[in-house]
Amino acid sequence: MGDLFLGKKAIDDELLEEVETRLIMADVGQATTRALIDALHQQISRKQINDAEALFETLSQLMIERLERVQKPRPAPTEQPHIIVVCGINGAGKTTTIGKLAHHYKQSGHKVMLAAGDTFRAAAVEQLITWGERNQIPVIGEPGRQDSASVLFDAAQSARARNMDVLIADTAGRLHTQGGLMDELKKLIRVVSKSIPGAPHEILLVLDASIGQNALNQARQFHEAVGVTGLIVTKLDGTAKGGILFAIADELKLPIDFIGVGEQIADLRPFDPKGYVDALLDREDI
Ligand SMILES: Nc1nc2c(ncn2[C@@H]2O[C@H](COP(=O)(O)OP(=O)(O)O)[C@@H](O)[C@H]2O)c(=O)[nH]1
Ligand SMILES: [Mg+2]
Repeated sequence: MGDLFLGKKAIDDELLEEVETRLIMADVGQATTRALIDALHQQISRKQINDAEALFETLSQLMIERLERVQKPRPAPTEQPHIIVVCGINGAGKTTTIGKLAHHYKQSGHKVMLAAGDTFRAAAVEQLITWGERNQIPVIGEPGRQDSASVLFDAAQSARARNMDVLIADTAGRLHTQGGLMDELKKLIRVVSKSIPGAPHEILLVLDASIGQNALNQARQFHEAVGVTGLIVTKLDGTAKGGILFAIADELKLPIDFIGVGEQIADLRPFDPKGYVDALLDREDI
């Protein structure tokens, strides 16, 4: 959107309308866009913004602040084991993200174990085992096991017995019904909390940024069902409509713990609101 603001152009209604349209196109969402435009109008009427360049600067700043105010520092894995349950619908990138997250913790010197809690699909278990091999870390669960709750229970016990620092659990992203999926997830979390007091320490929801407003609906449903502690937004490489992060931050007030920027093991980044807003506003198609 940078092209709109080149030079010391004067601010007029046409420019503001164009900014509004482009924010909507980038999936920033109606409510957040409205709030941003209103804030700009206020600053213009108070003569705090006098030209297009300053308008662009202020817009970036407002967007960064909206994301920063819901960010939180990552919880340090102080419990042994620190248990992270990863949820999200099929295809969002859960299993891949768990592989990357395991790498991230291993790099920082932690002992990591994985739990193959997506027993709904045998292929999902195999995929997680492959990520375990890549990271050279243990995976609890094998193809053919049906009961995800017992996999997670075993994994929690094993992680404690083997002094693991971090246990990351995969979960199913699709069952016969949506209600069934949420019930199963609640059950898994209950089992984990009974097996280790205080666990799970985190419930991370994986969202595919490229699905736009649907990601907000998913975030609402999961958060309502299980009380998500943070988000990982995947597929921000490619043609993702990343603006949806604003709607999620504004409505659900959930921090974004990491972003996924590719399919490889190192393609996980801590979320940097400034870098993200700069990249979003820089895109030619908005
Ligand atoms: N480009 C890109 N692809 C990703 C990213 N994360 C996951 N994927 C791909 O998305 C597909 C679904 O991922 P998977 O981990 O199996 O999703 P799950 O069903 O939620 O476990 C796979 O082809 C992954 O390689 C990402 O950050 N960027
Ligand atoms: Mg999976």
